[in-house]
Amino acid sequence: MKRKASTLMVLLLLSTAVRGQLYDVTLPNADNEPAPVHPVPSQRQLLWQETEFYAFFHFGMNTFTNAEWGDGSEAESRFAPTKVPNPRQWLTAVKAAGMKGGIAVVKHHDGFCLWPTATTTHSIVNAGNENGRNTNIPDSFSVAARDLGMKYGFYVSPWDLNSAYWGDGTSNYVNKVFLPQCLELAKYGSDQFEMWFDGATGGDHAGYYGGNRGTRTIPNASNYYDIPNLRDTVHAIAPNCVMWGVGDEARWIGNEQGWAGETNWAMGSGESGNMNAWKWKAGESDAKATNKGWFWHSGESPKSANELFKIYLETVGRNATLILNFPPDQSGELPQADVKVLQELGTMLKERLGTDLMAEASSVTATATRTAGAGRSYSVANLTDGDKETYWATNDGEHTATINVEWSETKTLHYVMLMEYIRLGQRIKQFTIETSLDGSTWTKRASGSTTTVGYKRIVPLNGSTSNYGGVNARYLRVTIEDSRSCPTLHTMAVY
Ligand code: FUL
Repeated sequence: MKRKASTLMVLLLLSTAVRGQLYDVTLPNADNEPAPVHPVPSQRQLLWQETEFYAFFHFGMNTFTNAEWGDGSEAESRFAPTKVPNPRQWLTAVKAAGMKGGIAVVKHHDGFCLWPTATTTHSIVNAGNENGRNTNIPDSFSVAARDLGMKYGFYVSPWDLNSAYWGDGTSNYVNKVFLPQCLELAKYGSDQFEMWFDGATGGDHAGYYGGNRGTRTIPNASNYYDIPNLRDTVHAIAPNCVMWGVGDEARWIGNEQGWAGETNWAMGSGESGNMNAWKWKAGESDAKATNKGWFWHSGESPKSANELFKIYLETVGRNATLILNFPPDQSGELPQADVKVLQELGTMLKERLGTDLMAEASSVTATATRTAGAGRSYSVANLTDGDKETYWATNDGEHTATINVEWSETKTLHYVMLMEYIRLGQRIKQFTIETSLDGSTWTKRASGSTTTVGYKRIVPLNGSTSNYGGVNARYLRVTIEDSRSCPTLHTMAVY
């Protein structure tokens, strides 16, 4: 009886202790950090978004057949570059425009592979000349990118008009061609930042399909390409490689003209996204820098630096990344006209967005600042310290606040750049920017079109993305009028 009672006591005590542990799950928040607003980006998605501005290089069989979409029946011998293709020249040229990386097309819908692959004979191995046979784009592209300190990745078309297997009602294409090709490509470097999978499965476009000419369709791309398996396999080799398109880690911005919505959430779909969508999928804008196609065509010319700058403002400046296409020609190099406009764009970006006038401000203050924690302050000084891991925030429940900037003399101001601390989610819904010459009469700038911020927002103070007209002011204030939770900003710049 006695023993029984004491056993019961021990059990009771134990269960209270266990219960106590179970209940004691409130994580300590010594730094007083704001709670995240979900969904939030993964570390891979964050790194991807920091790439901001990168190039697309469409080069391949179409470069030699004057086509945009081949049908897969093109003889390998037609691929015959006049020099050995030179990705180092491509990347050097786009680096001059401030781009941080590039994606090379290594297989387009026609199925011709620009590397020696074990999966098909339809590749550079059977090219029409020595220059073609000496081509290995994934290899030379990744080596050059690493040398130049740039990020890189590959476009590999899931749709394959050359393969007899594609859309044949079995899993042969995926198991014998597509997944092995993605794996071969992943092995060109574990530091790849993005693999680009186009969504095109043109059921209305007749293909060669290994001699069985005709049109084919697949019922459901994600199931057909075994996407979760592909994603896990590629991530195991290249952990920071975002699987664009069918991979579902980043989204198409919804047009190929190089613009994102002025309101642009990193969730949802299309140009503006959706604040209430439950998946982090920031937008990528793919645009052509030249006036003909994605591939090189004779007689084409690049857009002007001014036009490209506008595209930059309307994509990178609106919470999207920009992948800007420059097609190498039949010599395997970018034409000189492209190289020149890239240099002009680089100069323009430096002149217009290169000198932050916040550094010259005589005072920067905020009407609300979050209470500091043990190891973290949320002061406005964080906006200009060049550290993306420190940020300004308000206390919980405070969804409005004004940041005031003052200079000791009148300045000509053109743009305001804001960056949210998106590790904690995209939060800001509405803000205004005003300027003043005397600190008492204020003028609203940017035609009231200021809603979301996200990873990065660049607002032209004159309301125009095409005209570089500044405004004179000694005072500037940014008022956050609405936010999904207390707002956070890690950087503010004024140009
Ligand atoms: C599209 C493709 O069909 C085009 O040929 C091009 O590669 C573009 C970037 O994506 O959907």
